[in-house]
Amino acid sequence: MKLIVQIPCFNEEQTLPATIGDIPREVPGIDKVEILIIDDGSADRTSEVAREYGADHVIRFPQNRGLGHAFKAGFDACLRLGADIVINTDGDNQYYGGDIGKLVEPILAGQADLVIGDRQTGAIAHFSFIKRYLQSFGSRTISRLAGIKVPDVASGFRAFSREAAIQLATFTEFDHTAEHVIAAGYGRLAVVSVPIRTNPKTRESRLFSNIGEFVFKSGSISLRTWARYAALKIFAVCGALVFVVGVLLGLRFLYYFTFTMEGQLHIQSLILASILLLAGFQMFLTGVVADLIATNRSLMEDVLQRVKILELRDSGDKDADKRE
Ligand SMILES: Nc1nc2c(ncn2[C@@H]2O[C@H](COP(=O)(O)OP(=O)(O)O)[C@@H](O)[C@H]2O)c(=O)[nH]1
Ligand SMILES: [Mg+2]
Repeated sequence: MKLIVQIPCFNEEQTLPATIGDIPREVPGIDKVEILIIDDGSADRTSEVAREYGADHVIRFPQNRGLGHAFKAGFDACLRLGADIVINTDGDNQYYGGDIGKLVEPILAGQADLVIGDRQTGAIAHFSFIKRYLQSFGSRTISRLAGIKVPDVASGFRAFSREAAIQLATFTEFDHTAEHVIAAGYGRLAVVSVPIRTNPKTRESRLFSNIGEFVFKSGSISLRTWARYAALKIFAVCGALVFVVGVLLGLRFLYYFTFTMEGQLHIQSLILASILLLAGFQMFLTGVVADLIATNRSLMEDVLQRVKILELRDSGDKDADKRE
């Protein structure tokens, strides 16, 4: 059993030594632990520091490409390097490395494909009241959308089985945490949350400069990811709402037209009702088209997964096809 801990980094020379130092090299049930750093075009000495402090593999982008790209490159490299389990953690030493054993346990026991470290955000002292509330509200909303219970969706401390690493594609160029939870829910992966510890804060978040940005960016990523799977539902509900308003307005016009002599006074309502009826119907049709595209997309995902397996087999992983 090989475990690779991947750490996407952007200018983390200050905190990387502590982060790497915290990662246990012996984990029960694991034969080999390796560390992979993805240096996303840092302007500081992140790559050099990574090597100095014992990282086994370093990928460096010549310029900053964003967390999503770095994550994806990390996953591809871990799979090529023959990882059976991939752990993702942050370069700011936010998560307590000693809890890696807890993250891999459910995968080793065959109970999980994806294990998410639960920071128990309600109890983190340096989180403001509003941040705690938003974290919990966000996690509950995304859990509902994904159809699985994940108490801490924004946690970047996670373990992925090899199968999950092959199956989960990363399209988001930014923070992938919500995307993977929704994809795992719809992909019927076994997702387990385990309580983990965090270290004292080392610096402010680089991903989000304020709570408003966090809500906006995470919200839009979640909505876009959810729309990939539930397009028909979203468009049908929106279309139905618009259609019903159109029907009500139309009935109102008919009432005046039939029972009073004021029909001509309500021509505007008639026009609006017609527009709403048409718009509602169009929305529904858009949903049908989106649903057809989604079916296509799921076929493409299947092909992509098979291509990855073939690539891995060609690169020497003889068990690749058995892991489907
Ligand atoms: N690849 C990449 N990683 C980044 C970028 N910005 C932040 N990160 C990394 O993403 C992880 C989380 O970032 P952090 O600033 O701690 O955000 P937090 O999750 O809100 O605390 C850290 O390992 C950062 O080094 C970026 O532009 N590219
Ligand atoms: Mg952090």
